[in-house]
Amino acid sequence: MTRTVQVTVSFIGLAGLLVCGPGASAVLAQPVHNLTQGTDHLTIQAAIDSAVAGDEIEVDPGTYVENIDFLDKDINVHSTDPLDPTIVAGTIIDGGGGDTVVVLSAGTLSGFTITEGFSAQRAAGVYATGTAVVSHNVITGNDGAWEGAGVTAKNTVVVSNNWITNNVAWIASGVHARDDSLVKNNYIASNIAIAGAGGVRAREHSTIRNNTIVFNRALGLGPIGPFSGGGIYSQDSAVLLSNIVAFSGARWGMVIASENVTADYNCVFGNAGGDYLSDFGIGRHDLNVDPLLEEDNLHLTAASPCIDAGDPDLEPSAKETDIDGEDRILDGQVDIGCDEFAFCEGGANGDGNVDPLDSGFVLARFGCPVGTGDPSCDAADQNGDGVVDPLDVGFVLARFGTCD
Ligand SMILES: [Ca+2]
Ligand SMILES: [Ca+2]
Ligand SMILES: [Ca+2]
Ligand SMILES: [Ca+2]
Repeated sequence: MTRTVQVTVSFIGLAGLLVCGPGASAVLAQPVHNLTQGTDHLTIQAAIDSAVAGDEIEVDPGTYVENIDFLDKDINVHSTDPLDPTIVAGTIIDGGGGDTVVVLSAGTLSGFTITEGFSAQRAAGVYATGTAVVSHNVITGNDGAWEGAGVTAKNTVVVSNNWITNNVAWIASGVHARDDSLVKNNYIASNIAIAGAGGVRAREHSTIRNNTIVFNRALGLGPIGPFSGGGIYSQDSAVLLSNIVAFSGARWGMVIASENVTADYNCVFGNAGGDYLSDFGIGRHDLNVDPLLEEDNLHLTAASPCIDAGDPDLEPSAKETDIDGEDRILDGQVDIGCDEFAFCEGGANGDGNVDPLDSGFVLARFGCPVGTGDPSCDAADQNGDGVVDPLDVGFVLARFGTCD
């Protein structure tokens, strides 16, 4: 494999990298840190080359034009804060259009923007096998000539809490999930498959749950065209639970190609070619109504039918969160999709904050009949005592400035 070792750093980063002093020439500091060993490196690959199992490698913000291979090492490679979207957006691994951006079979990859990958046969963005964990990344703008543009996950790989958008491949453009891999809490949007599986291809015993899979497209070229899944194509004994599969711009939302697929508690709606293609039925608890997403197409609005409508038997992993870092289960039952809706106490008008609009909302509904089918009256009864009166205004006033 050829590796490009050119490193470009942002202007702001560069200012901090020049070490100057009397008689000293400028020295380019090394932005990749093996925190375990206490060593610094110029490239991510150089840090991995000298790492051993168990090492933690932290990468400063900047753009790294590299094609990275973990070399099967069980190491943790992350940006300075995988939970900070600004850091993730500013810590870029650019594959240079020549190869897969990151290959790993163990360890953890988190907190990067992964882009400009290309592969003629495996994934273009991230090719993850073995026991690898791929979390909290933005995987966007990768080009797979064959199968799996954004992420390919094999074996027992976990792909969680990523934004996987605008990747293009022949098949399986967002995620290609195989074997016993687990794909959860991801936002998978606007990926394009030339043939089929615009958002996700799920095969073998992979599990796809609590993802928001929207605006993907399968163009349907080639022999599988008529059976293309714009959102999800599933086969074998794949498991599909509590996903939003909506607004696919071409072809079916969800294709179920085997009687052994388990699919339930999904919200499948508004897909251009039809919501389902299945000879094996659909989930008993599926919703086929508008998920009522926020304008960002990711978050649920207060009126969303997906709130508390996910798989009631879900047992999240320890410390599992939704795409925002909120607890995966709030209000007793998991929501459908990658977002868990956080109820905002005092936020009567449902726009996520508590301000004078909310007290005005309550005032305008004094005496409004609670529990009779008008959800705006129910929302105005903030203290839950069955009437809308000045106590509710007081409840809202006491919470001004909270939420959001
Ligand atoms: Ca919930
Ligand atoms: Ca949330
Ligand atoms: Ca409000
Ligand atoms: Ca009340």
